Amino acid sequence: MLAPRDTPTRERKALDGLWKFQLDADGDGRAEGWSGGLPAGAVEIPVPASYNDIFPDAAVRNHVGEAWYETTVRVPARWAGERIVLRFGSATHRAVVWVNGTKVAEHAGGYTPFEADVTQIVEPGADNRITVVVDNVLRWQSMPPGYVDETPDGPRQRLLFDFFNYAGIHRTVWLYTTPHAYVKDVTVVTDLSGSTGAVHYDVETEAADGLEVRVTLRDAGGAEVAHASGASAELTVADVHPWHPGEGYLYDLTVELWGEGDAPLDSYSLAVGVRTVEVDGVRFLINGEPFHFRGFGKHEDSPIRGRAHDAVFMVHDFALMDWLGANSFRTSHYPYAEEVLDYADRHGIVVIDETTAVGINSGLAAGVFGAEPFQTFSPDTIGPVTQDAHREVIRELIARDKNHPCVVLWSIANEPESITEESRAYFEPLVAETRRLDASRPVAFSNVQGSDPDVDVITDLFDVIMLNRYFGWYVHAGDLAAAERALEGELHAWADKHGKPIIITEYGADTLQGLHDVLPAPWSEEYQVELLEMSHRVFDRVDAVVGEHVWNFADFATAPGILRVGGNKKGIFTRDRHPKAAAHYLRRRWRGAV
Ligand code: BDP
Repeated sequence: MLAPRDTPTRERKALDGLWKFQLDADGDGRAEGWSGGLPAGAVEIPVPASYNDIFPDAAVRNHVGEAWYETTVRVPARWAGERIVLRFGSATHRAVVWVNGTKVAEHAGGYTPFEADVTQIVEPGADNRITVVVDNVLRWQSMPPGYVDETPDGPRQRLLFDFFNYAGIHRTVWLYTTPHAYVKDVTVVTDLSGSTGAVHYDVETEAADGLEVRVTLRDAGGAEVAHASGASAELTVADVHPWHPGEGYLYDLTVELWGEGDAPLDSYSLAVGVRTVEVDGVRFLINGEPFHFRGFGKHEDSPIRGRAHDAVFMVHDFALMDWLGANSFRTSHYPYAEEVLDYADRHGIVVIDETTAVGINSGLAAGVFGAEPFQTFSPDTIGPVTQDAHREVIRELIARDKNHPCVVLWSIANEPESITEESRAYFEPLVAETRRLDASRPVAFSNVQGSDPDVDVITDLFDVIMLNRYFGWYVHAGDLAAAERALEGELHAWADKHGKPIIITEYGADTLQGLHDVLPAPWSEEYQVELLEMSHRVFDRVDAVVGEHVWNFADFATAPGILRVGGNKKGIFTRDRHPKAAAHYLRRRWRGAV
């Protein structure tokens, strides 16, 4: 799915700003016809933002159900005759959209884009009303799964994951044009052979019978390096300048549709990084060179705006990662805004791209989140309908992110149950589907503590072993010597059994900024440093370990709970990005800084 761009034949308009907003606690909105205009009591709210923390009101923060948004947009008169599309970067977790009272789109999945052709519905040169209802409810059938308890005080959302269930319109809403004959999709796969690069492209068009596809590749200076015609071909790039970690060199691939005239009917530009990714024994190779992942599991999480994309936090977070010497991160536990991947492409930051499949694990849910005991895989819990939703989030992730050079690995789930026959039956088709959709990248999942190589039954389906391990925190808390032995024993066991690269995708300790101790006491800044030092000693002794992603980059909001003090405090930075002592320690390890 192409991102909207301004090109010689296309124009876009962001609808961000203040929209009208109305909670719908009783679910009256549809019956009362709110798609024809929100009721008089509607307030103003910023878009993009989570709605939860904008108002000092528990009813908004803890709302379970639907919430309505409305805005009015003047569609430029010059857009008459163009194809006009309304596109949401994301709406969490489910949305229905009306334009001028006509339903135009419906989408499930809170972290991927969706769009509607509204050409026949909008009136260019006039004001047009856009109404959106978002639903934050998670059920067994949704991805991620969850369930709702009906209590005497109203519905209570039960979560199976460790982050606040922020909701709303979280990313830019675009109105954009294309010509009626247009470039619908482009897929690029690149290769390298010595100093020669290859860019294989496939173009999908719409209403373009009899038109010619012409493709031009230009270097970063704008000089043409290759061209071709036809919907599919391979471009050869002599003296190629590869994309590689630390340097996001990008070519520009312009795809045009030509008819009889002397200008293209449509034109679309895509940034292309020429690079390869490969797993070779216990090594993870980018451009044939072993790559060691240094970085974090992150969240899209910041004060007040919640889960919404924010360019200020994005650039600041990347600058802090650079200051630390981090070279990569995982989009735990959902696809991040497209702007984040564009930025990582341009700056040579490596990304493990994760789906929304988090919480597929009864053991964890009952133990950590206080959920009622349940069987993970069953017709009443995570069953075939949930699996379809999972398949769909994999599809939408790959459709959106397949052309990003920064993405080197698909993570199709976080900490799922992985020790039962049912888990194998559940994952086998999903791994096959991921490979069918993209044969150019390895596939992995983040394995939960306790699912060690003796009991795990799904790792052989995957290319890379990703482990979330909390030795020194949830296991052997306060006893780093025991933690070190246990961690080392387990990592050697994984390496011996599978002979695949291992990335530690989570390790860390909750740490309260400003809490100090002369001894390594859990929750102190000193303990966080010592736990990381202990982990790194072990990683450095196990050859198969090719990556270390600390959990987490920054403190983040969670549901209230006795294990959480104002949120999850495993950040190396506080939620407002002040460094804990561990930040300086990591900078020494990763940058050699003193
Ligand atoms: C892991 C999860 C992550 C949690 C983390 C923790 O993958 O989402 O936030 O543990 O407990 O289970 O801090």
